[in-house]
Amino acid sequence: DMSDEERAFQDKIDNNIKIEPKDWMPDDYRRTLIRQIGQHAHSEVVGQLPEGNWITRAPTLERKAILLAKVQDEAGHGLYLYSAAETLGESRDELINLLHEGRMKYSSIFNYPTLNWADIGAVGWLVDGAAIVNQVALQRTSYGPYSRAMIRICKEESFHARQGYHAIMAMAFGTPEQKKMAQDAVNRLWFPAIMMFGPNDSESTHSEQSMAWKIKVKSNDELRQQFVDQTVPQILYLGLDLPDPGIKWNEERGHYDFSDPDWSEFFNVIKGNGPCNTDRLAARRKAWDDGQWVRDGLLAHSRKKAAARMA
Ligand code: FAQ
Repeated sequence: DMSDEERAFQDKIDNNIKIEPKDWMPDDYRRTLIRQIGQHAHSEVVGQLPEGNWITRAPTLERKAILLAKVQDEAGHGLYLYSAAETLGESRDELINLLHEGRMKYSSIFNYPTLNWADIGAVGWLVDGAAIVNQVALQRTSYGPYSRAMIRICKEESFHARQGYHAIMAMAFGTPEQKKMAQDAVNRLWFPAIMMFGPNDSESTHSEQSMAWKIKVKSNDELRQQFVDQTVPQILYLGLDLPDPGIKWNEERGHYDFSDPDWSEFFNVIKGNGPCNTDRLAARRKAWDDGQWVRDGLLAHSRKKAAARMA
């Protein structure tokens, strides 16, 4: 009992033809995309805060210049993603408003603090590393504008992950104190990083429908396994101890086994009760308020230009 429109839509999905902004789409497909792309955009923007916090304290001018460029890239990623959401009829202002009212989520990972310089290396390596695993898969997502944003973002994100690994290498191969800091950063950020992929498939409310629509092309658990498999050898290369005693190569599966994170912590963080949720939202609201004069100025300028064109 599908309508012709629905059948044509599903045919495109099944044949891996991208859905474009003016194509007919089910309301729930549109809503799911706005939720996911909007949450993704917010993550890029809120994600600037833990690292931005360390720009003034980077240990060398070179590290400072690199970190500044990296954080700026994240702002750009946010803009591509808000633009992708706008093609679905949801304005950037509305999405930002929902974020500020606490009615939209952003990635759980950005509610953890970055306590020292080793954390900045670990964020670049583990957090951008996890982000890439997820985003490489999303390059094949069914919605055209989202897919194209992902292709561009992945290029920058792989540079970010390499700079993070380079920074953590300097620490792990440095003095005993530096190595200790690197170990501590990995120990603290490991479980939050693997939580980025979302709850286990059995608990993931949106997965089934999102996979049928190819909004998601790999499941949360598949992507998490892929991240663990690529990251464990990197930890070993650094000469660091594994952050989870449950990590063990499983010959039969051809994958690393690992322990589940504490899912009650995850659900608590996404409910707004993580260590930094309040600070992050307050910082974003303040940035929005402090930027009001810039928006006012731009608007006044464009109105003046438009009036001059009409005259
Ligand atoms: N955090 O049914 P599912 C970056 C929520 S990378 C918070 O499995 P779904 C780069 C979910 O919204 C990070 N909430 O959901 C960077 C849902 O709640 P709702 C951003 C989470 O959507 C690096 C509920 O749990 N990347 O920013 C999380 O099918 C360094 C049930 O979950 C993306 O957003 C979480 N981790 O799958 C920037 C990638 N996980 O909405 C700066 C795009 C789940 O019903 C510095 N997103 N929830 O209230 C996705 O791929 C998907 O949305 C998942 C979740 C896989 C995150």
